[in-house]
Amino acid sequence: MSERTLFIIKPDAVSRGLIGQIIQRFESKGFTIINLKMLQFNRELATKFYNVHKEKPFFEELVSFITSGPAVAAIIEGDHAIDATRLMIGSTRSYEAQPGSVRGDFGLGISANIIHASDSLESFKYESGVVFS
Ligand code: FUP
Repeated sequence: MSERTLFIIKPDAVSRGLIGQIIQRFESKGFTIINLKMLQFNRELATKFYNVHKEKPFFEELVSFITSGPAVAAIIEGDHAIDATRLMIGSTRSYEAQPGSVRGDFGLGISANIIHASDSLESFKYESGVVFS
């Protein structure tokens, strides 16, 4: 079943020059890129995007990190895009993420964990609306 999802290459990965390598993984996997843009989160956009985490103890750290530099947002399409992409990005804590996953191969951090991807159709709709509107 073809569906769409959103991923965001976070500021740590952008500053380390990993945009191309990360996008290539999704293209090689078979996804079609539907939309792609570089953006700079400000506090307002970050707060909207991470609305679900606003009561969490790590919220300030999360906002401070995502606003620390440019990010790249992509909407991709393909079979089981949401679940397949979550598998490809790996566990939240990069140091625990499976080798072969994006976080497992490129990162060590928790807030600074290279990439974000929508975890459900509902979050895809919300997050893509925030980032691409
Ligand atoms: P994920 O869906 O894997 O990106 O992870 P979560 O939705 O659980 O967390 C959202 C973001 O909050 C992650 F990118 C990392 C960050 N986070 C922290 O900074 N500290 C924590 O203890 C947990 C998550």
